[in-house]
Amino acid sequence: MRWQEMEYYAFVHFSLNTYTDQSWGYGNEDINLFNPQKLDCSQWARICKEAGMKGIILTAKHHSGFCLWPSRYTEYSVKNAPWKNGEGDIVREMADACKEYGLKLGIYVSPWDRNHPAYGKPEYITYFRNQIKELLTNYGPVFEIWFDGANGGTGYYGGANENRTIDRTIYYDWKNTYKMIRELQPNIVIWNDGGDRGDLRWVGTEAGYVGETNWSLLNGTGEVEWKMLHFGLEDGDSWVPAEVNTSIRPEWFYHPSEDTKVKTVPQLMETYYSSIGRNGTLLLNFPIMPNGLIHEADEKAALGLATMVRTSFAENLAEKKKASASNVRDERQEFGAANVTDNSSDTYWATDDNITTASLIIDLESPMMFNRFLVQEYIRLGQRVKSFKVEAFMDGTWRELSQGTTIGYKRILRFPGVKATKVRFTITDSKGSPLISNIGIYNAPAFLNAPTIMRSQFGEITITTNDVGPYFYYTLDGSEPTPQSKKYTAPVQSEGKVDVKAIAYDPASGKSSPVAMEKFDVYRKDWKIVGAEDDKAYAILDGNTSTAWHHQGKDKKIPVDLEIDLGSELNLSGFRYHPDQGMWGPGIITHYEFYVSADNKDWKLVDQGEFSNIKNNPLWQIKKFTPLKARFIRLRALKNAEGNDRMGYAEIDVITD
Ligand code: FUL
Repeated sequence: MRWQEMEYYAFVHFSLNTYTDQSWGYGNEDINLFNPQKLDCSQWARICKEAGMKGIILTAKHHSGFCLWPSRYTEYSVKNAPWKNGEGDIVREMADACKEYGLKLGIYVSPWDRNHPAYGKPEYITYFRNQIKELLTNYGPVFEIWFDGANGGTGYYGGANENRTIDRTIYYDWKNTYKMIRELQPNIVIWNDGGDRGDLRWVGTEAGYVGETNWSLLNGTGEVEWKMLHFGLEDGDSWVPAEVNTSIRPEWFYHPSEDTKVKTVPQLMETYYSSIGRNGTLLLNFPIMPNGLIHEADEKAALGLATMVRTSFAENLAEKKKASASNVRDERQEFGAANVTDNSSDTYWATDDNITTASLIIDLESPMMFNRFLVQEYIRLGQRVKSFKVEAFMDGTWRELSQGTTIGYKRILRFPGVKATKVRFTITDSKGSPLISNIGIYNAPAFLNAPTIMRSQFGEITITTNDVGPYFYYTLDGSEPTPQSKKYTAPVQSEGKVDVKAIAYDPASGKSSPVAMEKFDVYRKDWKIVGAEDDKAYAILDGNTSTAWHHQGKDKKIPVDLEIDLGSELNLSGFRYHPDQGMWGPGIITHYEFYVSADNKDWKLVDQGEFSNIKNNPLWQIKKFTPLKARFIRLRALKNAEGNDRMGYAEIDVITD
């Protein structure tokens, strides 16, 4: 409970890798590189505190084996680094800074050690335990210890430079290691992905989300498949709740090239709803720069998220409002409906035994606007609810706003803003009589960015935004959209050229976003990608710039060609290319040639050049050429931003006159 209630805490990745621009150190990196001139753990702690976090987990030792504290058991540590003439201890400074800011300290210590000569042998386990003992003895209370799952492989290993594999199920003898940990720190929680079941579980992805259905249960023994990590196990016999770990940048360690890739506030807010809003905790990582500080862009993003969370949940419209339920356990006030709006996590509404469906109505007293519904189970007595729905009383009837599956410690649902006086929460299925400790109703401000307009290969226009809440209004004739224009409720079918404009509109504030516009050219339903046996290739015609396709295979060497049969002869005057938005190996084309053909035999070069600044600004690239008639097009990639042969495409389109 203590851990679950923390909800949000930080990861800090810092090591010799920070100086070598690596993700994983090999174990032979030069200790002399480690010299963070401005190292200031108080800066880290201040940012985490201001960001609303409750603790910090520090990578005391990552896979390279380099220790951020002067361990007695190895020379590969800060004690032999130029930093503070070998007198420094980052774990100590972190512990002190956490104390100063009222944060809890957590420790990441990698079981895999690519520096240690004995890794893979029994002696290493003694070494590993000695290190854990140092960390859990000398630095005060530690709330969580983190053993990442990467285990064994190539490494320096004291000069052996070889590949060492271990059997992760037995090598570490976790049972005895856990016993020692619990003796040293009785209040600690253990995160372990690779060995015996720890107290907490990984969610199967580092992208920042857990399943919408999320049981805090697993079986105490046996294999854990991906879907158990991601969704938990309804009938699991052990309490192993989910922790969502993700980085504020693509990678865990600092890489200067990622200074422009720090996640945006809307992206982080999405992570918030997909972790804390789905019965998980959020462990958000800051990579530390070589100078020993958190980058200002990361600070800005984290504080931006904090502000958005604070304003979104500033006022609980349900607090202290009257609530009535269809069933109350023994009709006793102790279990009454009012417990969900009393602002106390110690009281709860409960139904009679065997009552697994029930509803509760909250009377807001006057019509109020809202777009978020938050609900919490009293998990001290387990997690029970399997499904529920939320309705609002509007125009004389109950209208469904949203529905969900599991609840657990906390569940937040988002829906477009509505104005209503009464809200009905109905549990439609539960493992036992449900126990609900809290309900919150909020009106979160909307991110009013211009919406995204897409059209599929088959002409279906969709309008979306990075938020759930705003309404959309649109026009198809190029005129300016206003809240009096057509309201978007479902995808709109279109054929041929169409000029779409749309706004997102927040019904609560009455404000609109800037206008988004897209000009769609010819209908693409008959287009065929020539020579692509891969169905996934059609991601480049689906109109969705967040799906992509790559030319795969060893035989693909530059120049790499992408050819499309347009189905009929068209009057071409240009083309558009949208690169992959992915973080890893997007294969962004920087230099190209563009050819057309009438018969797929004779090709004519009509344009060539570069997509300038595409790496830093990977958006639509529009190229025009002298109009001519053709049925086939070929985009020839001569070079990509990564300097390899793998080319990626999110979208390809043509311009006709
Ligand atoms: C993984 C590691 O391999 C990554 O480098 C990172 O530390 C992440 C949090 O855990 O297992």
